[in-house]
Amino acid sequence: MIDLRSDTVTKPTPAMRRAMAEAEVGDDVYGEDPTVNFLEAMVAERLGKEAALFVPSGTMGNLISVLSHCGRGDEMILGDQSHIFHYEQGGSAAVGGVHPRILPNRGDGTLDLAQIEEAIRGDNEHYPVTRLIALENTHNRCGGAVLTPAYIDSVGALAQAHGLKLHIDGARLWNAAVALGESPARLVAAADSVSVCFSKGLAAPVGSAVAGSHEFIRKARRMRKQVGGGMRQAGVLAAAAVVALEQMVDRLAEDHANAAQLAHGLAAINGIALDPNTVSTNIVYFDVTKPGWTAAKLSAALAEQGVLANATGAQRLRAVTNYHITGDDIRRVIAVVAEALDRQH
Ligand code: TLP
Repeated sequence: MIDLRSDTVTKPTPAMRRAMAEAEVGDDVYGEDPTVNFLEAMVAERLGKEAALFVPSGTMGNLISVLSHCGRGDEMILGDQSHIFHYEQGGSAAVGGVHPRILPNRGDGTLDLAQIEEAIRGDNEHYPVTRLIALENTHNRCGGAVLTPAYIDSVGALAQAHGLKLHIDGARLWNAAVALGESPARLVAAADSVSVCFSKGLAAPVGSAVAGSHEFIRKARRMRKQVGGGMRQAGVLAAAAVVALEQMVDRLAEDHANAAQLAHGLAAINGIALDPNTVSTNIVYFDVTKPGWTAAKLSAALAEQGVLANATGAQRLRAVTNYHITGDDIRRVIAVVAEALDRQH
């Protein structure tokens, strides 16, 4: 199987498995797991923040960040294509009572600054209180688009001018950093909190982290406990995340090159539509435009040939390159898509 459903499907490397087997552990709810403590210090340093906290998933990292910044009835401004809005079970509303104020994401993953400013509530007894702006980098549903430091800084300045907090969902921040040739810390300099994942392109089996000020992490730690994310001998998981950060970040460039190759190959197929110039990291969205075809039909036809790609809309599919995908796999995928569309008229 050539599995392009996500980079979440990556399996731990031999080095990770060794590190997991040998990890020193303790009870992390007591703050006594040396491997978790080591990982958290490493993440804080890489992200240029005072402190970090290991959490089980990106979804929980985003949730506890929102819960740490906002109280019930407070409002958060975020994109209509954001992962927090689409794919997290409405957790910030369901668990935290946080009101989402949705703005349209532009194709490049950004929100319009003027629209953000206009959405910030004034002091009026009719309105909820705006507390938070959330960005996503890279932007999943915007095709893995990368937000630049200049853009993020401008949103940060706006947030600060209005006394708001800025959270960045950086599940794939490492991809953004590699694509831009920037440090991850530079990309989140303006953020009050950031969540990052080890279990996507970096191939660790489990785990994410949030980072921010000591004060933010103190609250986030309580929120993690509240939602049941306090883990005990979590060092076995953190050990794999340490290896992920040490060994797996730079190689993301290979995933990006494979995605670019895939996008160019697909764009040349009759009955497929995408603009390969919009692909800058490891996510490729493409539309099947051949009459009589839907995304679900193409996804099923590809699966029969050993290629997995999710249908994400009526005509749209997503392919995500990852650690297990080679250049040969990409050539095979392009051929399989072309054959599938060619075979059935
Ligand atoms: N995204 C998954 C699915 O949930 C869609 C994927 O396959 O891409 N933020 C962003 C931007 C994400 O893409 C994801 C996972 C998360 C947060 C959540 O991470 P987990 O799965 O660890 O909860």
